[in-house]
Amino acid sequence: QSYLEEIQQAAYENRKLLAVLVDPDKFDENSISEFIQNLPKETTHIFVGGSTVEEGRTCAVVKAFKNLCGLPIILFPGDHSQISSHADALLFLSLISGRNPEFLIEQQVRSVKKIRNTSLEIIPTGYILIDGGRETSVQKVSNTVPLAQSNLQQIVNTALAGQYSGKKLIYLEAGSGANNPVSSEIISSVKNELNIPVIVGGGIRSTQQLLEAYNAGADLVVIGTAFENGSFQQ
Ligand code: 1GP
Repeated sequence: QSYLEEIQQAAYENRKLLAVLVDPDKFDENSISEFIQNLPKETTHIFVGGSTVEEGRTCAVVKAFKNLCGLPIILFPGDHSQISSHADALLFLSLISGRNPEFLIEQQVRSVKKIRNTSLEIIPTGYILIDGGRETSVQKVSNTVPLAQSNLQQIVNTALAGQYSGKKLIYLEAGSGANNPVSSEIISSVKNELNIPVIVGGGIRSTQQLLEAYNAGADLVVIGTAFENGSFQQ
């Protein structure tokens, strides 16, 4: 079974998935054993990526996790330089909420050289940036305007356009460190219209927010900052 099929199957069976996001620029490999021990037992995936990451850091972090952790390591790259053949799979992201060709197709074309001779599983993913109440680095780096949370129809239409154009996953992103996570109303509206799994991330800091996202229909939730700095509220 491929990594995508595992996610599809879990979504079909309503088994919720949890990815812990590791930003290679902020991660200290010296504390990796401790980090792995402290992962919530519900963790199903490790995502690796950040908006800007120093060249070579992604590979080092991916290798360290591969050695010590049995969970699937999925790349969630901010740009083509963050692709490591040592990972298991790659979220091949298109920032479909934005209108910047750089993140709709340019970075993807530039990444081909790196991925074509690897065994990385490529997972076409529609990435939708939603206003999380503050300017996040993905907004700055991508130079795109996030969709307002009040613009429900546009968010749903964007997600559907992603599905129609062949994306296998839709990622609703409020941005790392967002003040407001993606609302339950948005998650449930998107989930009701789509027949592909929905990933939700950005600004989720507590069990309550995690459960809200799951109850609204998120199939996989991504948490970075709150686990990175140990501030997650049980
Ligand atoms: C960011 O969705 C992820 O791309 C996670 O965000 O760091 O706020 O958990 P946080």
